[in-house]
Amino acid sequence: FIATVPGTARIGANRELKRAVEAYWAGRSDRAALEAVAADLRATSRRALTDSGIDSVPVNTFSYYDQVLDTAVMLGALPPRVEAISDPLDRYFAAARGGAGHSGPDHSDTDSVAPLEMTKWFDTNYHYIVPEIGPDTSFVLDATKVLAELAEAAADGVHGRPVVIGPITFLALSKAVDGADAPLARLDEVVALYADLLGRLAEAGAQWVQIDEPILVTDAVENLPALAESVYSTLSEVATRPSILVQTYFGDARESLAALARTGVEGVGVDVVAGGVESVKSAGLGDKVVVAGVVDGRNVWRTDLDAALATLESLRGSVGSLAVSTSCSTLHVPYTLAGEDGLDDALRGWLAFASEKHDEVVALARAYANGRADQDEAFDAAATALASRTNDPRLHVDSVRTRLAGLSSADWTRPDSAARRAVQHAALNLPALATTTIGSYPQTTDIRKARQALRTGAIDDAEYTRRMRAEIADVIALQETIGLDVLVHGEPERNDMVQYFAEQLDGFFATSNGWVQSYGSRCVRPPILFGDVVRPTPMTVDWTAYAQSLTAKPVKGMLTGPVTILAWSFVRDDQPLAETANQVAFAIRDETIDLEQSGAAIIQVDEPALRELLPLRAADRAAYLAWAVTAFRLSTSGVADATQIHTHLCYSEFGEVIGAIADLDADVTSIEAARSHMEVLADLNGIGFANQVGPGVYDIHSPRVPAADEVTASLREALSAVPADRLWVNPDCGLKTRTTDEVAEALTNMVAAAHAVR
Ligand code: THG
Ligand code: ZN
Repeated sequence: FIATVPGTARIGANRELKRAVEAYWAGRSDRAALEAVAADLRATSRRALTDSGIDSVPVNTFSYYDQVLDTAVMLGALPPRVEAISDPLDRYFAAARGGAGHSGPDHSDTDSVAPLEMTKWFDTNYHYIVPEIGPDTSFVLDATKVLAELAEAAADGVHGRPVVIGPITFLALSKAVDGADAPLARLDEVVALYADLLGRLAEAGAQWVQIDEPILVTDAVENLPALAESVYSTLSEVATRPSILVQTYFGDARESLAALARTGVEGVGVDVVAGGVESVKSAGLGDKVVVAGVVDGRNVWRTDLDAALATLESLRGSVGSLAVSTSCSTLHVPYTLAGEDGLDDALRGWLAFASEKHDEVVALARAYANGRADQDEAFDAAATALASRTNDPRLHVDSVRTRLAGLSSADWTRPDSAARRAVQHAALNLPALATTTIGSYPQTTDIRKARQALRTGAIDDAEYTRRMRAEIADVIALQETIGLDVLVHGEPERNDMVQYFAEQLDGFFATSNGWVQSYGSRCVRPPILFGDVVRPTPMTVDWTAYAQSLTAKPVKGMLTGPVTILAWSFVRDDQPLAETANQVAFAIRDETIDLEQSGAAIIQVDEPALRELLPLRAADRAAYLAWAVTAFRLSTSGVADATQIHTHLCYSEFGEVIGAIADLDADVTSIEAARSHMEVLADLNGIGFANQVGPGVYDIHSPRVPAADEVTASLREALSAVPADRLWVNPDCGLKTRTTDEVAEALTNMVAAAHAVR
């Protein structure tokens, strides 16, 4: 084969799968209806690939929820607590979401099992389900799904290439539970199942199998090249098997490529966009098929086909044969530009979503085989689009460039934090153990209806503003009744904490249907950051000032930080991320100054995604953290000493970034801690962190309302690590996904706990 992709999205171009699974979970539709939607999506996906000229179609890339969870099922590695659920699909959903598998979108966790954890898939914005491997996990092969998808494709006339996650990646991403050894200790057992699987696939007629080992581009485990060599030597010795393609993505697999070259596998897939070609050239892959991922599978820019072809040509001679692909599964980009009518013509020409990327892959494969002349039309169009992008005035705004050129460390440095604390204490006069919330309040049906009505033109801006103000007034009144010390306006006007800002900044475009799966049935629509970033007008001041006008208590201004705005957008690839981050930081900085001028004494700049962009290779981390911290500080250092800067970070695995959290130098940092039992506080003490901190005292991810004495216990635990005058009291995260009743009750208990402990 000459043209392929490592995988595709499966949620549906119009999120058909989201609707179908949510209807099934809510009991609004039956199994047959769900399966019909799924089969239809798979057929549509196969057809899209074959129609574009892709000549090796991946199968088993469909998933009802997550591909790592699918792999756990394939290996018989679901946790014992879901075993009682006899129906396989309901058992699967129970592992993913808890409950009985079909008990409503926000099942109560009293009715049965707790779900598996979820975490980020490498450095993407996709979340996978973390398999649990306990001492009693007994692996057993269940090839039902992969064989069914292979057979379904065959019946449709497509000789598919089954795709599975590989044994090293699967175990490295799993979590040991109940005192078990690290999951990788079970590698031999699991490899034996993959050997069986190869036999079954051969029997079923598969000519190729793709085994994904993205872990090989990381430093997550020691001795990865040796593990790869041993596992794939074993698997390539299986007597009856399909040809094996070991697929890597998201970076440079380096020594692991040479290790794979020494095994009997027939093919190796590489991410040329993230990893380059040097290690591919020197790996000794002269007798293998190399699947070269030269079309970016996780960003939205149209490929420079001439440059990509030159890269492919540079591999001629050092590889056995060559096939072209995207750099990774197109799971991470929207389906198609068709229907994106709101994009201006220039921008449309610069972009390629999944279906346009398929065409690029095929054009490159044919040009590599037959010469550029064979594909002149596609190549010339790409060159024209590229020139239009390079020359577009919105990519180089002089005022922005001048400001960036004048940057110095004074711009991202505030005076000593102890001095700031004294001034802020005098200005704010807050009690010890001050209570607050992270920022968002429940997005009620009224809020969603108002947003929808504004979009369709059923109401005008004035009416929309009136309704949002009514929501803000309700949220302020609620917080006063509860007795919180520092209030927020509740963010009713924000659909999403990144999209909201992107819609107001020049240099960004919002898509109308550019959905990308975030986890399970949940999707996001990342904005496209294409040009220099300019803030034409204040973005949040009116809402915050209105909220402040309703209360004598301080209301926090609420902003999203530059790193998170980049992490949750598709970002221009024509300049270093650090430079783009500083541009966004200037926009946020200007907003903090306007907020301060309007009377905000406290401003929060959230960076929930700080951890997520951390490079996969340890050697690259310091440089990333340096620019990330600089951008955050640039965004928060324009205000007076008396203005208190807060930040909020999500997730509890901070190990690698703990020093950076301190370097952010926020006056107050709220951080997820309820589920990790305040371990983060000890970690912060370990590095001498001396600023104020608000470890989440209860978990907002569950609908369960904590009792006041639970929160009291949590607070006392926090007090054993942090003195009262540095400790804030807040939930773990924003309250957007909870109901107003849950929020009122939980916060009342939280405030009662703070009073009791005071
Ligand atoms: N915004 C963006 N990216 C994110 C988050 C975010 N990535 C990480 C994390 N938060 C992911 N969490 C979620 C949580 C909920 C939803 C999506 C990602 C969600 N989406 C709606 C859905 O699929 O029904 C669609 C929302 C909409 O209509 O805009 O519920 O907060 N950018
Ligand atoms: Zn959070």
